[in-house]
Amino acid sequence: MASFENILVEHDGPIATITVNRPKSLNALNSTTLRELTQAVREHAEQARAIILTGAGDKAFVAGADISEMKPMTPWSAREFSELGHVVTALLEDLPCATIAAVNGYALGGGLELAVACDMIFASENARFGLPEVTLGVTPGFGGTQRLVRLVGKLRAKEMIFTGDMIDAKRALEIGLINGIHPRESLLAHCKTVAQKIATRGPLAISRAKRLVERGYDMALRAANRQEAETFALLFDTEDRREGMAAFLEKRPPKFQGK
Ligand code: DAK
Repeated sequence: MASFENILVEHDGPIATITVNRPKSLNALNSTTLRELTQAVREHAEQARAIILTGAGDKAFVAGADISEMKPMTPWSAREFSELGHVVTALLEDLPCATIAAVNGYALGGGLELAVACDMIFASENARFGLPEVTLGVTPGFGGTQRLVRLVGKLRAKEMIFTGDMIDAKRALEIGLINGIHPRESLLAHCKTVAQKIATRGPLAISRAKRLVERGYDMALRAANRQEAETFALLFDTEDRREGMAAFLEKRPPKFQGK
């Protein structure tokens, strides 16, 4: 496994926790960090059953793309930079394992975009969410105009995108941007509990369910439902399905092997 300059990776059985570790700049994403994140997520995609993403320190998850790195960019280098963000966010959606964002402070710009590419978002009470790109004269660049709209709807997304204002955790919960709010001290523990629970479920079922949700979003309902029916049927031919149903009837916990 590679060692990284700007991120930390910790393993706890089937759970990998990846921490963006640039607390002096509120964990802002420069290109090195985006490349490292991509590499770390790829390296852990095979063995981990769930990946938790969080930020170092007690102020920020990620306060956006690194403005000092962006300032001298030309349109061409900006395009390349944006691609780095798109690669890691698409990867998070395509992974077979679950991804959880533990938002422990500011999740702004690229930080919010990273969080909304995860399967779930839990936040601490001091979390703040926003897309301040328009205050810098640019648009969101890592998928913010697309994923946020799909999550909270056009009206709420446009309000956030056009004003650049931040919202607090309570408002984020109200508009369906996050799954829940937890005290800062217990946020990571809560995310680990959810991750551990997911890790006990059928791995093939989780990866297929994730794919159905992600791909189905861009498909017509009937085609997506057909795909769901086919996936459901295919899973009947797996060891995990036999084990899951046998375990229920024998009143014991299942032992899934991902086969
Ligand atoms: N980049 C670089 N440094 C940052 C940073 C960022 N995004 N956010 C904070 N920092 C640095 C500050 O400069 C400061 O550094 P020093 O002065 O200590 O050296 C340090 O972190 C602590 O920040 P503050 O002193 O400002 O802390 P406060 O508690 O007073 O304020 C804050 C916290 C989060 C409200 C404030 O730092 C802030 O407003 N930060 C900037 C938030 C922001 O605008 N983020 C960028 C969003 S734009 C695209 C590609 C990508 C993107 C767009 C387009 N294309 C290629 C098309 C994405 C853009 C974004 O993410």
